[in-house]
Amino acid sequence: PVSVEYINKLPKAELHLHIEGSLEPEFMFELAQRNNVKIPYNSVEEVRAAYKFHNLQSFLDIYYAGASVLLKREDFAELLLHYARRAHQDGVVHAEFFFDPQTHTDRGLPFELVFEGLRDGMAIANKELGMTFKIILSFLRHLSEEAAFATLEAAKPFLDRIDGVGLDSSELGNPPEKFARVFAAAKELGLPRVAHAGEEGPPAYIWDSLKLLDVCRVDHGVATSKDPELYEHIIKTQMPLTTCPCSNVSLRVFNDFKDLNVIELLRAGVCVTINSDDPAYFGGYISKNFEVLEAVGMTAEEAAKMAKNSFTASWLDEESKARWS
Ligand code: ES4
Ligand code: ZN
Repeated sequence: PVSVEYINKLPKAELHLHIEGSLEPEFMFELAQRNNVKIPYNSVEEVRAAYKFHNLQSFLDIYYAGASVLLKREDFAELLLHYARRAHQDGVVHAEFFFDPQTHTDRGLPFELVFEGLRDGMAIANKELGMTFKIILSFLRHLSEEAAFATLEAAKPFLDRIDGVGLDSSELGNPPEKFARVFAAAKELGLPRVAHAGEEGPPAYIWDSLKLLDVCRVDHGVATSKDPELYEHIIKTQMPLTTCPCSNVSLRVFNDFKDLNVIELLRAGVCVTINSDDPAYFGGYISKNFEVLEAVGMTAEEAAKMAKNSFTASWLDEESKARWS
């Protein structure tokens, strides 16, 4: 068996984390009071009880409602710092995280307030814990192409401190092609690109993320195993997949941990990484996501391989990669 201590001690990079998804119920409650925001829950227990999802959309509805308590620059700084302190305990030394500017700018918050708040948190976490970060601006795919372009425009003053762009939210019915032109513009600006694909969506969405969005990682990508040609391509090109086991079971992409295909993908030669996605909502930070795989046959060597893959797939420079691998 692979011990929790062994998993915690493996140095890891977390490559698939929505910072808004690290908002713990306790902090949500604290912020609701501090900022005088009404939430439809009377206690932390009630919030947790609401976290029973049957698909991606049923989660997203609650996730966007929860984010409404974040109002001040210091709220975003604290959010980042809470995540960093918790992830640090799990051996995360580097995180490349998503933020969803549209969730906040659509409520009237300035892009700058959100961004600078997160940057404040990153600076404190770096000083306190030695952790490093990359920040990924993620477009909400249920909103229009025009809205994504407006978000890219709002980000222009901060581009020297934005490390890449992503694509998240409701996958089905919002295919990669909807954002092909925005991603081409991001590429023109020199931004690396990732996208959620093949979480609930079909293998065709993974193909199109590769072909039309020119991504360097696929977020989730678990539908790869449904298409033999894609499977072979992902292995041959060593295109990294940022998988999230607890998320997949929470959102019923797979009904049970024993049905997850992460270990199968890894054994077939895919560059698999393990991540927490929205840890406050899906029942665990990164080590927990390794632990649930231990229960379905992951060996210590496989855990170490996936931790190493997280650095290979990261945007760290070669020197930093070598330091941790
Ligand atoms: C997300 Cl699990 C997941 N999938 C797609 N979009 C998201 N945003 C936050 N979590
Ligand atoms: Zn995600």
